Amino acid sequence: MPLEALRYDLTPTGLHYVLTHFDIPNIDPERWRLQIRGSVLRRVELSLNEIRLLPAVRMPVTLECAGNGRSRLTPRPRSQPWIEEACSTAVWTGVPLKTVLAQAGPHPETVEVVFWGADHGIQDGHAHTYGRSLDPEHAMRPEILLAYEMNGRPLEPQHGAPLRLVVPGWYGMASVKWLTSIEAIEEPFKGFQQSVAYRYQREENDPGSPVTAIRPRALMVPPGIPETFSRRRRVDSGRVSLTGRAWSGTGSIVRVEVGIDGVWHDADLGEQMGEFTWRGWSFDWDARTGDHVLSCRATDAEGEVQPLEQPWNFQGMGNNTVQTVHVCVV
Ligand SMILES: Nc1nc2c(c(=O)[nH]1)N[C@H]1C(S)=C(S)[C@@H](COP(=O)(O)O)O[C@H]1N2
Ligand SMILES: [Mo]
Repeated sequence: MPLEALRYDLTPTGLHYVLTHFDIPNIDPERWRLQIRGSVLRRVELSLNEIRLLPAVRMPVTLECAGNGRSRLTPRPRSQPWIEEACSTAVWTGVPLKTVLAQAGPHPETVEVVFWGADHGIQDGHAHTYGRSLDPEHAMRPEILLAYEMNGRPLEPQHGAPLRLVVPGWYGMASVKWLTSIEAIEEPFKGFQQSVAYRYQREENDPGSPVTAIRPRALMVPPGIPETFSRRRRVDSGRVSLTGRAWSGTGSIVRVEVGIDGVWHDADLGEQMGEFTWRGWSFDWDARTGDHVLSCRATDAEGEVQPLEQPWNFQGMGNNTVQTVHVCVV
C-alpha cells in the first residue's frame, strides 16, 4: 500500500497490500465447498450460499504482513522485500468462525484447529498446501471471521475469494485465504507455514518462537513531494500538518510521538474505528528551512513501545523499528 494511502480510514480495495506465497488458485465458487472435518462430532460441508445465509458480522480490521519492515534490516533477510507498505484496513463481512465450528462440534481432545487454503507450492524444497492453525480457545473468540466480502463487495481473487479467515490482531499469515477446509486435530500442527516459516529466529538453526500478535507501529503520510529515486521529500517551510496511523495487536494505542530531528513530541490521537483497527494521529510541525529527519513511535496499552534499533531476526519478521522520513524544507 503506497504510504500516502494512510490518509484513508478504510484502504480502497485496489490499494490494499497483497501477499501470496504461491499462485492465486483457480476456484469455481459454484462448485466450491467448505469442509469442517477431523476430530469433530459431525462432519460439515457448506456451500457459499449456505454460509451467506448464516447471521453475518461486519468488522473493520487492520491487517499487516509479518514481513513488513524487512527491507530495513541489515543484512536483509530473504523473502518479500517490504519497506513499510504491507499494512491496510478493510471492512470484512462474514460469519463468526465459532458459529461454523459449533455446527461440527470439535472433540474435547482437539488441541489445534487447522485452516487449509486451496493454494499449493514449494517453499525451501517442501511442496505443501498453505495451512495455518489456531488453538481451540483462540478459534472460538468472537472476532474471528470467515469472510466472503471485503469493503462491501465479494472478495477479490487476490484477497482469498470465495472465503478467507480473518484473525484480527495477528499478523496476516494467520488469515488464511482461499479456505477449503477446517480440520480439528489432536496433535500439535506441524505444517510448514506453522512450524518452519513465521518464527522469530536468532539464526537459521534456532527453532525460535512463533510469530503471533501484531507489534505496535505508527506510520506517517510522507509530507510534501517525493524525489523519484531517493524518495527524499521536499516540503515548503511553515506550518505542516503531519498525519498518520498507529495500530497494535497486543493492546490499543495509547500514545503516538513524533520525532523531529530526534526530539520527541506527543501527537494528538484520533478516533478508533474498531477494536482491531488503526487509529489516526496528527501533529503540527513548524518546518524551518534545511534538512530534517522525521519519525513516529507508537505505544500500546500493554506498555509495548516501538524500538529505535533493529531487532534483527533470521526471517526478518515483526520489524517494527520506528519509521524515519528524510525531508528537505525549502
Ligand atoms: N492460502 C493462503 N493464505 C494466506 C497467504 C497465502 O500465501 N496463502 N498469505 C498470508 C499472508 S503472509 C498475509 S500477510 C495475508 C495477506 O492478505 P492480503 O493479501 O489479503 O492482504 O494473507 C495470508 N493468507
Ligand atoms: Mo504476510
